[in-house]
Amino acid sequence: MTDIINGYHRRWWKEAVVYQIYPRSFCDSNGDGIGDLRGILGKIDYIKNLGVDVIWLSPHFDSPNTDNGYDIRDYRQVMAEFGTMADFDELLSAAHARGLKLIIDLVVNHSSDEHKWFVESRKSRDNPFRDYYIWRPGDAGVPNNWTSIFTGPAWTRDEVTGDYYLHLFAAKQPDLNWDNPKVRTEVYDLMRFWLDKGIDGFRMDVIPFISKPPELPDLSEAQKAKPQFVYANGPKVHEYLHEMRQKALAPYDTLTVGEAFGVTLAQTPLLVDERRGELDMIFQFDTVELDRGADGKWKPWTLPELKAIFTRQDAALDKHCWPTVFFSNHDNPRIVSRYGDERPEWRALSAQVMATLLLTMKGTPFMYQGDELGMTNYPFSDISQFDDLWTKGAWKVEVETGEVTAADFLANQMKISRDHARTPMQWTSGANGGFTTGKPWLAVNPNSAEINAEADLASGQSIYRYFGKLNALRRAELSLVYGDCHDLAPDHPHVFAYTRVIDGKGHLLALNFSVEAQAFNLPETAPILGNYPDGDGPLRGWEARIYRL
Ligand code: TEU
Ligand code: CA
Repeated sequence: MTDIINGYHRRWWKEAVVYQIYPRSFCDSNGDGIGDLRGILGKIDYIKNLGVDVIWLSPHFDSPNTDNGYDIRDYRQVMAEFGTMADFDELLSAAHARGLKLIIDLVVNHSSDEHKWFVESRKSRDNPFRDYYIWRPGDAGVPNNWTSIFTGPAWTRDEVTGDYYLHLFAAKQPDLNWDNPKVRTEVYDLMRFWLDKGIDGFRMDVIPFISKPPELPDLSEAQKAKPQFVYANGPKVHEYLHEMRQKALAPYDTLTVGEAFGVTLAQTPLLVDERRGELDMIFQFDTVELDRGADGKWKPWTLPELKAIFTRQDAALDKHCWPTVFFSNHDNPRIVSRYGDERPEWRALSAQVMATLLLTMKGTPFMYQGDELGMTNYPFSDISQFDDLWTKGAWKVEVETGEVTAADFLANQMKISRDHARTPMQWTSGANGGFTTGKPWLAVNPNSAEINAEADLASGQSIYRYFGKLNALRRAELSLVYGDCHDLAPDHPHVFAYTRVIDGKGHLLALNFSVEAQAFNLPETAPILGNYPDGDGPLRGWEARIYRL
């Protein structure tokens, strides 16, 4: 595919829809309460029939699970709880046999402290693996004022040598030293290990954090609130990503998407401009930070703010760059609870409005397991119900010190917790939502009796089937992929209406983000797709319509 459409190079990954699986919470095949690879295998046709093209698997590697697999102990082993390498190979071939591609999570800013490199590294200052990580002499005091993204200092003094090592996340996630060429060679080798098995690409965890300024300067007062904008701006990020393209990715036909925490819109082309040979795409955090204040706490959001994100993104990226669109992943609350309306009469409709936006906005759409069922946030009411190390760490720092009341802390977590996304998939109305026959590792949402795959598929308002129709439409009508995007009413508080056109031909999308009917100037023709049985007159509550132009 080398042709050009509307100025864009045609690429399979621009036309693809990606479905993210968090293996721990997807489907448990053996009753131990933990989702696993054979569980995914058993649902492969469910995924295929949704009409998506690519599966992104969150980390499936051997890990002590401090951060649920984002702390890798062995990059070449499958996590024992998830199964075996044979299970992985079987899953990959089952996906390929159905025309599905599979990308995996590359977590190489840091490893687990139980990785053999770190086990060696901490032994002595002259250990051959010492320089695999970032150490500073212990006698000089804490090397700088950097903080962990998960709260607290980014340095831990290791008792063996008394020196400090850097960890931009948990203490059990030491940062790898990318300035050491041996580390880079190890990473490219492990990438080729998986590429040679036939995987189709990588989602790269916090990849802009890999290069650190050698002098490790202190954060200024202004930088302290959002240190990610410092961590993502090391001097050699582009050099290393270019090298990764040359030394690992180049011979393979892959999809690469970087989690670009701390990257501004203005910097985005430096990572994704196709002429530079670094990444194909990145995740910009604007859509998932829409409801966060400067302090990171929840705040209300408005529709014009959401629309403006896409307009800004479009203006910042020329036709050599390609965006992503996402509203959910394993780090974010559920779409319906956050952007839609979880009340029973609006839940499915609002999930469908968000699905329409996801699949018709410019960029490769990434959806998260359960979006197709309109799964909602978990009704957390006590700190003991959480699993996330971030929430538990913040509780210690904020509540146990008396800085924040337990009630305020929990009220905020109800809005922002990463665990909302991590509760198990709801397959049936049976015990534990059909996720496991055992005791689930994290509680299943008590609404699983009503919200589950079986019920959704039997419903006249199936969200899963609506996704299927959207996916089929997107596949058939390339203007929905490559068409120019124009917001018809940027200031309208409740209606999001936009066109996707190539040479004047394409589609008009009209989405009502409220329960009230909204009059809007719409085409006379009947819509070609919508989430109400017919589409006439004003937009009804949470109505989505797609017109052909
Ligand atoms: O996330 C990076 C990260 O910083 C996010 O946790 C971010 O702070 C959050 O989404 C803001 O809402 C990646 C992984 O996605 C996450 O699960 C890991 O915990 C983290 O890296 C460390 O590997
Ligand atoms: Ca299991």
